[in-house]
Amino acid sequence: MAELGKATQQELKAIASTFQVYGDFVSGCPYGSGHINDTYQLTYSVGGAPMHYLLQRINHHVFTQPANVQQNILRVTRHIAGKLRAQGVTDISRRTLTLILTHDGEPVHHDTEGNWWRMYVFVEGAKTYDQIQSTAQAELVGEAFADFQNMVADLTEPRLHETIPNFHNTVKRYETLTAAIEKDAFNRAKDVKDEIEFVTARANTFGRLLERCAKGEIPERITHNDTKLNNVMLDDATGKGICVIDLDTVMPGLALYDFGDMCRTSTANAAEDEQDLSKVFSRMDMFEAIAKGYCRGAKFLTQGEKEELAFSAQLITMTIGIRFLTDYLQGDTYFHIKRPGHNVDRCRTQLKMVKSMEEQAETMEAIIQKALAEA
Ligand code: ADP
Ligand code: GN1
Ligand code: MG
Repeated sequence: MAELGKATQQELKAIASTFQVYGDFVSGCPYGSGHINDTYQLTYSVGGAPMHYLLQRINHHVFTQPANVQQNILRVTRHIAGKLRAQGVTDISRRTLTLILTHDGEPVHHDTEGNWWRMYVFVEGAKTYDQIQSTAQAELVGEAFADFQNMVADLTEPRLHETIPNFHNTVKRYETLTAAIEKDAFNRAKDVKDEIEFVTARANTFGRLLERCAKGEIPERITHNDTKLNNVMLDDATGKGICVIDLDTVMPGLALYDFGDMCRTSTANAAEDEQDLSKVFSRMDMFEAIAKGYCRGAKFLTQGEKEELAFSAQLITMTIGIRFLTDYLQGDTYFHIKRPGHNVDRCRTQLKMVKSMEEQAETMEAIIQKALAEA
């Protein structure tokens, strides 16, 4: 997979000029800590006052049909904006992502080099966090993602594009890992023997949610599918989760994967790439807060879903661990890395989180029961 190089100021200015933006281009700088797309904050001068935009190059190695991604996002964001408007919300462009169209009226610009660019209104006065700060924040994060699921629940017809098929299919992810171990193209399997053993020992649990889904005990819904903590913007003034972002993977999926992924990142005591594993564990005070916020908002949960909430956190954390491990074995082509071995560090934190959740499984189940009872 070819690396997408960083864009120069001149390139950013030229790309941005294809969108319906006003004012004079001042500068653009790389922004945020996402692992997939290339994100830039652009500053414009409008009558002397600074104005920001968010420009992104969609990772077309990961999202091979960027036009489909953009069709989904346009639909999702317009749907949410319509609902907010009906509720009398006034600051809609802070409460949902808002795409800025090109001069041709398109939601994406396909440049001569084959890159795909999109532009968003910059959400001001709010931030994303890579690590959770407080239980109050965890509760608001749970609530924000539940609200998001409520807002998109009726976006069923026509079916949204599956932007990455089998995205959270742990069985398939494990098959890909097994193939990568067998191929061992970079002679790296020797570095990760313990991790491979840890994953393999748990392979009999990977199909659990898929099997219950096939039996009709767990429904398919429209879900976000990437509910990591830094994909929700929290208001600087109130701390509330005001805008769920990173909508590339909004598509049919399981609500449980969304719940699991918010627990993976928001209950972690340390950064996703922490090298000192003694610092890495799942915090039950955060889990309780997230569960409280989520269950209060997710009134739609069926019995089957309720039974698997605690397990979903383990499963999705394992799945992401498998994906980091696979990417390491395949030569680090999927997730952006900042240092050699970055994906191994990330894999190790995920597996340590799984272990921590396994050790606290009974506590997690009791917390879920309480959160559901009080919701
Ligand atoms: P990736 O898919 O690479 O994770 P994201 O869409 O999550 O990319 O964007 C990366 C980061 O950029 C986010 O974590 C957030 O901090 C920031 N960001 C994204 N969209 C906006 C926006 N419209 N306004 C302000 N910040 C944004
Ligand atoms: C990626 O795009 P970002 O950084 O929010 C990845 C998620 C992983 C996550 C791990 C499209 O999320 O699936 O859980 O990294 N997104 C995609 O941190 O693969
Ligand atoms: Mg992101």
